[in-house]
Amino acid sequence: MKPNIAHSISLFERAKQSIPGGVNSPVRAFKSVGGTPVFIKSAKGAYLFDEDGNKYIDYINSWGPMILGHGYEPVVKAIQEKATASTSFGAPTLLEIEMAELIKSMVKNVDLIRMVSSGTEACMSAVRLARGYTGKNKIIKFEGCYHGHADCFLVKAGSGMATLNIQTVPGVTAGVSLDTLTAPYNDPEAVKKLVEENKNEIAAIIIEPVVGNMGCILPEKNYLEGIRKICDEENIVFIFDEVMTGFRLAPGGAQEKLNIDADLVTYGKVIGGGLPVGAFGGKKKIMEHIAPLGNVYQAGTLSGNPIAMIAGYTMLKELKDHPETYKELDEKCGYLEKNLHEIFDRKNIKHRINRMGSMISLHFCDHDVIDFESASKADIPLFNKFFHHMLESGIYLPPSAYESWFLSNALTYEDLDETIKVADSFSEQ
Ligand code: HOZ
Repeated sequence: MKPNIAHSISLFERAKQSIPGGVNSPVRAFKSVGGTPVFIKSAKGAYLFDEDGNKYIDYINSWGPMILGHGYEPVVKAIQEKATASTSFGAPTLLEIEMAELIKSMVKNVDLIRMVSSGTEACMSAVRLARGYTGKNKIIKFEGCYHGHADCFLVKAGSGMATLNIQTVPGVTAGVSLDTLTAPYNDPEAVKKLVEENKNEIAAIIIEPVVGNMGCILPEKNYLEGIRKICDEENIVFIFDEVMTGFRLAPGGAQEKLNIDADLVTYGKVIGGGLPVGAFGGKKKIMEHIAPLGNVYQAGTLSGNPIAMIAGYTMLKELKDHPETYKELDEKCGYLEKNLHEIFDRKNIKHRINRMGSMISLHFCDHDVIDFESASKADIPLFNKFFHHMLESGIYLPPSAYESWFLSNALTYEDLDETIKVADSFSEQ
């Protein structure tokens, strides 16, 4: 039986009167999958609860950060205690040093790290730094990768832009777009060609080392290593956007998991344990160009905010102290993957599943999904149908075929079995 979402329906109508499209971030509006977004009232562990009182097993986990589940008690307690000592100072704190030291102890090639307030800000600042450091203007990004909504990234971007099929963005000037070159993901020759055609003009190559914004897409063997080599030869700053993968795939993120070093790395929501945080960091010789050490300007009153820092610090410390979490997450996600394969094979539904650790995505198609083009050629209407089937049975997947799913370690095998049972009751017709 379909859950009653009457309250969500009326809230969506009310929201549209004062919030553009009724949401504060486009994918939430369910535009691609259709229907009405459910309005979330609370969450605990692996579950979301909506305003109508329906319960869902959560496979978004705030798009990544709730690695240990919602309302994780040590994090909640730390936030409560910290808040009594004020919520913002705009002045340095001991906690910021402890946070930087903790991140450095988990990510071996980060010499210096600067806190900001979102992943967008982190990526935007990393590109500015790369330009300031190299004295060059152009950047290369990859089709379907999403690095937040700064002007220079809104070219062939994934996530919400792909979901809503937005090709060009009014408000982004042609000049800005001209400095952003794009290549298909997993195509090393395309990168080589762009670098040759723009000799001595490329400041940075920015990439999601494991993509989470056109579904989950894995780098092919030697792909990142090939780009690393080009960057070394051409004095190009190699930036890993680890907003989703950082501290999720391994304590040291994709860099550790894939055993490859970036020059700069960006983080987002994960390092705030779900609070609004971002950061960019990396090699000293580059990072020392940031103000006040150098002249590349970047600033923010809320950067290093004490509440955000204590939430992130507490969660990262838990992950550092309990590395078995990564094995457990991998096993749980592997269990889900294996069972979904079994279901769709038995039902003769053509599909591909991409997975690394606790990031996974399902594509209804008969070809490998390795880049934006192959992701777009999957059966999106069938995904949308599957999405609603799952939602109506209490399984909350991302409302777009172009987003990765994220598991939390609060998920039990009973939750996974329930998810598998619901998937098994899906029919293409
Ligand atoms: N574009 C975000 C995920 N890739 C979604 C953010 C949100 O709607 O909260």
